[in-house]
Formats: sequence, structure tokens, C-alpha cells
Amino acid sequence: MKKFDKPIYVTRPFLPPLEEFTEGLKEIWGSHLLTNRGPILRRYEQRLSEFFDTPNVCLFNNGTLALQIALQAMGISGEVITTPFTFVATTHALYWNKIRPVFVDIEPDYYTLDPEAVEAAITPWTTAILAVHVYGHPCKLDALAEIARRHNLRLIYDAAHAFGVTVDGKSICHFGDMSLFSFHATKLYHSIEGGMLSFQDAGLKITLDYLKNFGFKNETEVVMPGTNAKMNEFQALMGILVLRHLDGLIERARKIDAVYRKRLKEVPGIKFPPTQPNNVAYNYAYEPVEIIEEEFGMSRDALYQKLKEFNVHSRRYFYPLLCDYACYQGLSVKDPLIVSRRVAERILTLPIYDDLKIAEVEMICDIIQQIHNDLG
Ligand code: T4K
Repeated sequence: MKKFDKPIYVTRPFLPPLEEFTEGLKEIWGSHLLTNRGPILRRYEQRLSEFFDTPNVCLFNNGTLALQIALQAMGISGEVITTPFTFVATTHALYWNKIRPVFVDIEPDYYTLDPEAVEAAITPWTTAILAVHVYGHPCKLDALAEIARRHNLRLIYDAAHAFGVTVDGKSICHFGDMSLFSFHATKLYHSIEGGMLSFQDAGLKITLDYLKNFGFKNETEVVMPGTNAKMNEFQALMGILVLRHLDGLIERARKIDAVYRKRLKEVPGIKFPPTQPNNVAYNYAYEPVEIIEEEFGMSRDALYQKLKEFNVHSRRYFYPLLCDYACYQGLSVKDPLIVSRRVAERILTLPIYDDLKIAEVEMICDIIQQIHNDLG
């Protein structure tokens, strides 16, 4: 069996044509404005506001700080119900705000928070739900909204993976009180590093702007102890340029996903999430599959290692569960997290990115098929 002669990583950032970026750099060289709410950032914020169809957007230098600041601006405290099946930043943002994360289970299809588990975990100290549209899969939006309404909780979505996803023709950002998007280089859509908040309460904009800029109101007044979480002009330039290519990025990712699904559906022990319902326009940001050891004949970890021999570097997003990291092991977790534990043991995210050729996807599928066949 052939192996790749170059490493195939789980992702590889899309880069716009170099001339587009150098053309933009001329503006920066002309203005000498590199950061602190320069003209490109202001244009970028306007574009995103049109893209998301809301004036309530705010840009940050990364998604993690954006989420930390969101929680602070909203005055969230006490306990927040969240998922253990996500990237560490989701929970770290709670920790940095001295909020206690309460981990509850996920549902087995799309791996988002299980609304029943959320409701069962509410206590008098619960102030909010922090749910994750993991892999860009929309959460159970109606059920979570209903629970939040009945219990008077704030509903915050970590939509780090969900750029470009719409539900019933509306951007995913219109659900819940606040949504966080990450524009990190590893994302389908990126601005090198970057983050964005969108929110329903227009009054939050001024607080978010203060918090990301040291709390400065003007040269001599600091109205709150803010931090430095500003996006710079180079990031904004990349963000504007990549946005122009978004439709093509999603379309090509859709084609890659279709090949994986077609080719791997015949291999025993490989389970894909169901395709999204018709009212969801999905972004194909990740390619998660579950490896069912009893059927495939090899564990997820063994396959993950074996693929490396062929120069295929898949990832185990998101393993281990967050509650199993040393820094969160001290938290008591009441929910047995049955689905989360099973999925974290089985999940493998396969390479998907813009310049991954269809022939390369076919070859990854051949390799997986062959590994299975060789098991006898
Ligand atoms: N919430 C959720 C649900 C998130 O997933 C994330 C971030 C956040 C919040 C926080 O947002 P940010 O603060 O990051 O904006 C990566 C990313 O660093 C992280 O942004 C992302 N989630 C997470 C899921 O994945 P790593 O440690 O796995 O990345 P790394 O450096 O191992 O990159 C993966 C592969 O991508 C590499 O093997 C090669 C390729 N790569 C990576 C970079 C950075 C490139 O080809 N070029 C590059 O520039 O965390």
C-alpha cells in the first residue's frame, strides 16, 4: 500500500492569492496604522455585520479572549452548564471568570449538549448554558432556548466551528443571547487568528469595546479594568480576503465530505454523523467519524497511530473529555457522561481542507479500507 510522500494534516489554512494580500498591505504601509481600530478593521466589522445580518458584532484578536470577555460583559457568575466534548478554550473561558463549569452529556448524533441533561443539572446557582455547535453542527436550538426561557438562564453559544452555518435561512448567530466565532488559522474560515462575538442586546457593544481595549473611554478615562484583545489590521485584511472565497471553500469541503461518506460507508465500524436536515446549510468544517472497535477490528487509537505510518495525521478532536484534564479533575461531575465518554473514545477527525485533492481523499479512504482488510 502506498503512503503519502508529504504529511497530510487534519487541516491546512486556505490562503487567498498572494497578490490580493500584498495589494492590501500597500494600504497599511501607506497609513502606518497597524492596530487599534484602524480603517481595515472598521471595514471588516461592517462586512461581517452585513454577512451576519446584524449590527451587533464585535471583533477580537482570538476566540478565547472573545469568549472570556463575553462572559464578563454579560456578568455571568456561579455555575454554567456546559459540554465536556469541546476544545479546552470553552471551559477555560469560564475558569478565567471564576465560574464553575457543570459538565453534562451530549446527544449521540451530532455530539451537541443533550437538553434533558442540561435541565437535570440546573441548580439555584446556575446562571447560563454554554453550548457548543461542535464541528459546526447546530445544537438543539429550540429545546435549549425553551429551557433557558423557563429557568431564566442566559444562553451562550460557542460557535467557533460554525462560521457560515445557517438554520432556516438565518445565520446561526441569531440563536441564543451571544455567539462566539473563532477565526483561527485551523478553521474553515480564518483571519490568521481572530474571534468575533455576535449578540442580541445592542447595549453590550460598548462594554465589549471597552473590555477589549483596557477599558479606555478616552485618553484619560478608564471605565473598567479591561484587557488587550484587539484584532490588528493584518488579521482584518486576511479576514476580508478569505470572506470573498467562503462559498467556494464550503462547496469544496462539501465535495470532500461526499467522497469520504461514499467511500467509507462500506467499511464496517466507521460511523458518520447523520447528514444535516434540509433546513440547515452546513459548512463541512470538520470530518468526524466514530471508529467502532468491535466492527472495524482495531481501536480508534490504533487506527490513529497506524494512519501516521501512511503520513496521514488525523486528530482526536475532542479527546480526552475536558473533565479528564488534570486542571479540571478536581471538579465534581454528577452526570455519568455516558455518550460523551463513548464518543471521546471513538472519535477521529479526518483531514479536510481546501487544497486537499479529491484523489488524496480517495487515497486516505483506500488506506483505511486496506487497514481494515488486512485485519482479516
Ligand atoms: N471554542 C472551540 C470549540 C474551539 O474549537 C476553539 C479553537 C476555541 C473555542 C478558541 O478559539 P481560538 O482562541 O483558537 O480562536 C487548534 C486551534 O489552535 C484552535 O483554534 C481550535 N479551536 C482547535 C480545535 O484546534 P490544535 O492545538 O489542535 O492546532 P495545531 O496547531 O495542532 O493545528 C492542527 C493542524 O493544522 C496541524 O497539524 C497543521 C495544521 N496547521 C495549523 C496551523 C496553526 C497548518 O497547516 N497551519 C497553521 O498555521 O488547536
